[in-house]
Amino acid sequence: MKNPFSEFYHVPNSKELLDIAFKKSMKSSAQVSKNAPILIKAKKKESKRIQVAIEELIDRILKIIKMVPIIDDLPDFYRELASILVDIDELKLTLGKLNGILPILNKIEREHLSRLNRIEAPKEGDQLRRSAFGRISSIINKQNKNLEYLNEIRGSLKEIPSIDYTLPCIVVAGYPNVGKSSIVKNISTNKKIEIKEYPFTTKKLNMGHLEIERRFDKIRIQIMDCPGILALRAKRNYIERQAILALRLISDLILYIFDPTPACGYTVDSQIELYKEVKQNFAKDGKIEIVIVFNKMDLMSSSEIEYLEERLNLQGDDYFLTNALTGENLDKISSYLKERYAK
Ligand SMILES: Nc1nc2c(ncn2[C@@H]2O[C@H](COP(=O)(O)OP(=O)(O)OP(=O)(O)O)[C@@H](O)[C@H]2O)c(=O)[nH]1
Ligand SMILES: [Mg+2]
Repeated sequence: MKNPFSEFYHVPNSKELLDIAFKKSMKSSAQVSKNAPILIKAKKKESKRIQVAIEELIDRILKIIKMVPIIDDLPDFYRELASILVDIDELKLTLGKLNGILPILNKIEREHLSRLNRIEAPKEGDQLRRSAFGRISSIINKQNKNLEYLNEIRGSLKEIPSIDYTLPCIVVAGYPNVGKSSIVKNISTNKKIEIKEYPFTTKKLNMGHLEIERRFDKIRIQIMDCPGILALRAKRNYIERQAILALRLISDLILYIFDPTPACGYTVDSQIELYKEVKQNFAKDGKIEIVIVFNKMDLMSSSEIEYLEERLNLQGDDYFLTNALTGENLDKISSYLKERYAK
């Protein structure tokens, strides 16, 4: 399913909205016969201007409101991810406030049109239109904070990956800085992923794909690069919670990455704690396979490998030994995954 926020476009601020509406309004022309008295002409012209400005604003505000999907109706993954990234109550409140000004704009229109009907000199028409624009500006300007808030949250919501629920999804998990992104970037189609030498470089979920050639067709499998997670924490931050969410809701297979060396900055014991936690909570009693990778083989000592093998009760064939810097052995991971899903 396409990211439901993918059509959440730029939200104009109050100044932009007013500029658009007033410009359109001043360009409008009322239908009135050339021979009509000046007073009638003035009435018609200014009525039209007020109507056009208000129609344009209502139309634009409705479009903004409709651009935001109804969060409660979204599938679990998108709904929960959106609530990690933004305060949903505040979002609803903001949309409610914007919606609340629509009847006020309508009222200003009604009031000014009826007053325009009663003017006795053409210049009063101009004054009335100015007074309507003043009231409109003050109402729209009061919404600026809300418009800017929508534009601000739009950034993170638009970056939510699209997930195809009909395709398998591999979730790549592990401690921060162990090489998860390096692996996904190397083996998947997603070459935009950021890699840095410090922890929590990845702050959002990044989707990549692997293409599998089958006898008669080609299929794609999804591979999700996740932010790092720290073990044994009662309260995880919004970065870690996205990874937990992916493990809980969309993983068909978990690729668990260890860095057995001190390079990542975290102990192997804490990585083992997290591994156990992931296995216990997200392997769904063995229904979800966990594929283990020991990354940074170029930096690894044999005692570091032996320690992990012993603690996890593994033998050489039970895990992949990789170097994500040079790509060494990463082809073995992709071949394994492709073979597994080629049937
Ligand atoms: N020597 C060596 N360095 C590696 C290897 N794999 C990754 N790195 C380096 O380790 C650092 C972290 O790599 P990332 O791929 O960003 O790690 P990550 O697990 O995605 O990190 P977070 O997004 O912060 O959780 C980078 O400086 C990589 O270049 C490896 O096999 N060997
Ligand atoms: Mg990363």
